[in-house]
Amino acid sequence: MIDLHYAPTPNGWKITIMLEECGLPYRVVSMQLGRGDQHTPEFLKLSPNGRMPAIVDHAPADGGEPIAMFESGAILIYLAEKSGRFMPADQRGRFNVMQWVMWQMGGLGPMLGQNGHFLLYAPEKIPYAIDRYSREAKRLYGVLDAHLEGGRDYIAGDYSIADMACFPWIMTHKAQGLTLDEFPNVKRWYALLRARPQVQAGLAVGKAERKPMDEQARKIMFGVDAPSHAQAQQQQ
Ligand SMILES: N[C@@H](CCC(=O)N[C@@H](CS)C(=O)NCC(=O)O)C(=O)O
Repeated sequence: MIDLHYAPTPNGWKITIMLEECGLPYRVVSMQLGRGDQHTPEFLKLSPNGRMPAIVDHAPADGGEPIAMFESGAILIYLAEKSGRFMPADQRGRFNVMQWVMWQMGGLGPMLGQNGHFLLYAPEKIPYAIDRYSREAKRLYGVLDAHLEGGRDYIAGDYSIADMACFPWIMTHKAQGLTLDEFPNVKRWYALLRARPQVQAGLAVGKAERKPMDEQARKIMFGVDAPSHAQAQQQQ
């Protein structure tokens, strides 16, 4: 059994989608980020970066102690290896998938995260930051669009963890101030994935728990030092 420490956000959806796709049994440990669950000492033992998702695999392949893991890209690769699915077996195919997973982890995710932050959550509108990240978001959507040009259905060969890594960050396009009409190949690819029942099942996990961010959540998530939960509570 795999425990998934999770809140319904783009990085969390990558993992629920993959778990639904590969059919491995899992149990959701529901987190409230606005309450600071990511800063508790217990969670930091699993994910020292204080961010979710994280997993604990209680039945690893080597039969040893449970394996705990953070970083959604690493978790996707782990689950692909464990299930033997959504990652090609040959070296060329594997590294093709890997490079797009890294592109998502190092580029698409962080840049769109900042874009969303400065557009939606920053207490003041900072034109330079908004301009910088919205251009970068557009550029990255353009990179994916150009890559999918010419009728490529999936990002790296067959449907793979590269698609699952990118999908939730394309799903947020409206909130990011982007329209898929400018990126017709991304639009086609997005519709193909959106129609998959397993993707829909992954997106449905914890949906009822999704809440708009209030002032308290904002303080906990965007506090300057991101202190421990206990410290954050003392500051109230
Ligand atoms: N690179 C990390 C990023 C994880 C991440 O930023 N998770 C967000 C939710 S999508 C989070 O835990 N936010 C809590 C916070 O900002 O305090 C990954 O891909 O797993």
